[in-house]
Amino acid sequence: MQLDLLIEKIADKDLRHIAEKVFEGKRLSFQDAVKLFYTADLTLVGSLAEYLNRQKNGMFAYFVVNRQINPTNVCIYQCNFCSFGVTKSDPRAYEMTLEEILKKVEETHKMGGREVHIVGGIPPHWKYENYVGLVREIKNSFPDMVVKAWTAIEIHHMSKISGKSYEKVLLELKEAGLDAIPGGGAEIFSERVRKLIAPYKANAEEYLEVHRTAHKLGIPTNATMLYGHLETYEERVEHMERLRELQDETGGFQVFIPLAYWPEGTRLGGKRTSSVDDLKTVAISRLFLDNFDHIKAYWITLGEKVAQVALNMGADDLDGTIQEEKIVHAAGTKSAVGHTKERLIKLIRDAGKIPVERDTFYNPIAIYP
Ligand code: V47
Repeated sequence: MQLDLLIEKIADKDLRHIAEKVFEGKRLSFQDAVKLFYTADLTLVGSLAEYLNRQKNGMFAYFVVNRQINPTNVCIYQCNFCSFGVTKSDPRAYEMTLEEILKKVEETHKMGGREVHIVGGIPPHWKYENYVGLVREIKNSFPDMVVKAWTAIEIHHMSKISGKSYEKVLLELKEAGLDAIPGGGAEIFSERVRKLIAPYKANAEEYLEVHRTAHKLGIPTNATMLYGHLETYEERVEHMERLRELQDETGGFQVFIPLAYWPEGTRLGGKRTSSVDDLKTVAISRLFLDNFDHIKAYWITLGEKVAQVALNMGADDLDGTIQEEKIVHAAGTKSAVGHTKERLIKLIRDAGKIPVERDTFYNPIAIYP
């Protein structure tokens, strides 16, 4: 009855139809999602998304005690949206030693950390064994630490330099101790935009094929979308539609993470996204990706305040303590890092949600009512 009243108040007939679909548990079409991007009614879009989120996750919002490690910023791809990756001769170039990396993992392990998220540049001098060996070393030293490492871009690259299939690479990584794959490298699938922002790295089909193969082998993966640069709303929906299709096929994605573009120091330049656009994108991803259990409000790109609002507009996860982040910080974000678990709990509580500490696979570890 209350829902009927709410629907009656929506003047626009297409929006009313979309709201009806949401309340009836029906899947939104490509056109529905595009319509939601073009509407100015953020409150409606956010409320619908939060309705769906609460059906899936109740009042719970998740976080993980984790750490990001970016072993090197040397990268052959030099994508135009990225300020992190530099050439080997650049004075900003760095490469961590194995000892430095293990020390960081140890610190996180000591503070009860559950996950290391490893992603970096693709250096010209790294061999296949550098990627596999790093996973093996971490797992051997910290067997109970979940290793979420290497994006589809790195896995595609490993396949290229070793001549091994995606399946073989993933099996060898799994054997070495890889537990999950992060969602980075998706950027935007549109060929038109990819040519302009990331002309050299793996394309959409290759990204999706790596994830498809990982799912087949029982390796869970995450998915991202970098938005707010050159893409149209239609291209954002096309991106999400390709992820939704793969998720229908495999069910192997754990979470979707919309990543707001930060322009500082990039060759591409441009402007920061607005918080209205950020919240709308989170909300629409919640509504459109009906087969994804979780939507992440990544506080590094959104900022803590917008991430808290996003927890009431469709998102149910804040990622984690992170400790250290170099990729988006290189592009201008000022989000403070090195958060404690208590800080994450407070952020979620202040957003009106119940904090749940989780592992990488969304198994609850502790609830903080
Ligand atoms: O793929 C690079 C993005 C990604 C910029 O899987 C930028 O749980 C904004 O994928 N402005 C890496 N973003 C980070 C990532 C990630 C983060 C948190 C959690 C997970 C997960 C994955 O960072 C890259 C790229 O899309 N990025 N440059 C920039 N200027």
